[in-house]
Amino acid sequence: MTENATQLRTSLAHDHHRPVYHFLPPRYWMNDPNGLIHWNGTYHIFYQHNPFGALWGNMSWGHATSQDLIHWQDLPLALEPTPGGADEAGCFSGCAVNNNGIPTIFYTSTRGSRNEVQTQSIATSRDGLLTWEKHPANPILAQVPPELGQTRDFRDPYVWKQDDHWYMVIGSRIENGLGIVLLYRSNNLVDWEYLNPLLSGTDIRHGTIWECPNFFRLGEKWVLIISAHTGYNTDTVFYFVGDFVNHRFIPEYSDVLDYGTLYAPLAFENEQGKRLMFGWLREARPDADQRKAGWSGVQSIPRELTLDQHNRLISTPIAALQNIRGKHHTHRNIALGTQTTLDVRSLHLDIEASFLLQQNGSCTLTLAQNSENGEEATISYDRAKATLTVRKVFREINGALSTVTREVPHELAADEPLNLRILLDGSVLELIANGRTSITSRIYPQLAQPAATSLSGSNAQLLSLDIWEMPSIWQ
Ligand code: DQQ
Repeated sequence: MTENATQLRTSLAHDHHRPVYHFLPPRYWMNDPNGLIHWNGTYHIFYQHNPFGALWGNMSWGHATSQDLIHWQDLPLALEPTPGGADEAGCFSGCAVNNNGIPTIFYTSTRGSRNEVQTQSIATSRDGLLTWEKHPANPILAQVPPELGQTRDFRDPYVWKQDDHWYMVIGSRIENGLGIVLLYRSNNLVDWEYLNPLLSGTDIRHGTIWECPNFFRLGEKWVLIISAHTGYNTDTVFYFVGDFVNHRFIPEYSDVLDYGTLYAPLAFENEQGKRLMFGWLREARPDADQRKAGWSGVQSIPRELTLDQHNRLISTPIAALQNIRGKHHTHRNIALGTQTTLDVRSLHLDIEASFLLQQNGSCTLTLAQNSENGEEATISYDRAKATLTVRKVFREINGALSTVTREVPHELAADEPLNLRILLDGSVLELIANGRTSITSRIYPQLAQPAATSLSGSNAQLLSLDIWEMPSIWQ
């Protein structure tokens, strides 16, 4: 598998849309991160994978390991549908736990031509997480609480241990209603008792199906993450922060986890007690282009999650990414004006930028800029409007220029600088402002080069700009 995987990766390496320092499979389709676990010093990522093509289907669990969450080793499939089994139509998303030394996967098993029978199953490994045995009692949870009024959206188990009990949350929806997260309890991981809804949706903006719930303690608070589905499309990821009392979650603060393409994130605790999260970065191009490319879907760079004093979720790309940074470009203390082109030409960059803006100040950083064909991605902040904007101007396959703009609220405190972290990697553009506002995007520049970088603004000062060129993690 590994040798073959290397050949497959090499055969796609010419594609300048393909990221070089983000994780993705050797080829074909990937969506949600699954089963993240740190086991005896080794990180394992599993992921929703179609082993037969570049579009969603045949849902199986792909598998790779890492020592640093940056460099990866490809491994054989961990889970595939069993003909005639509870998962004959698919092995959907789930998590992994350490059950007293026995690695145990929880996943949603599906049957039916439209995956309409959704149940929960488990699998264990006896050879260090390489191969997995499905439990003979699968599905270990098949019954949907009757008050839901539907049986087809019941998925994505997330399991943790607390006070000698195992707990599990599952994403679902109320028929003709909104999303819901269900709470269960068990003593043995096989028999589960339904307790109550952990949280029920009250706002249509939060979607009609809640997928991939994550629920965990962070400092003094509890955090619930849900991926909102509209009933037609995967949409936006939200988070809630609050208290967990008598099996009920009482949210005090809620916000958007990402305004862009990041979906179905999965957070886990590593052996040092840090809460780390990966998210699926969805493609933003037609199916035909994904099929032609031969691959689809990327994982975000893992982010460490913390809370600030206002209970806002702070996302920080893991420090290990700094270890692979290459050539460094640095600029300090520049009063911003008309556009200045910087001496950086690459589609693979890690950028840290800090700006001080007056009340009417604004600033723009332009990436992947091609003056010949008019393509560019701009990241702008407008202090008066308190908005952060990503504007993408790229050519369609037919040659026409198209513009996609995403403008989102981002408030700065009185003396707070605007701090941007930007990870550009081929077609991936991750942007995090002051740790708390995240917009991930996908861009598909027509040409690999030139991809210039420039800076402009008014009534604003660049305090510092550090840009590192980034290498491939596969060489
Ligand atoms: N993807 C999985 C489901 C999950 C959805 C299927 C979220 O388990 O709800 O591939 O992207």
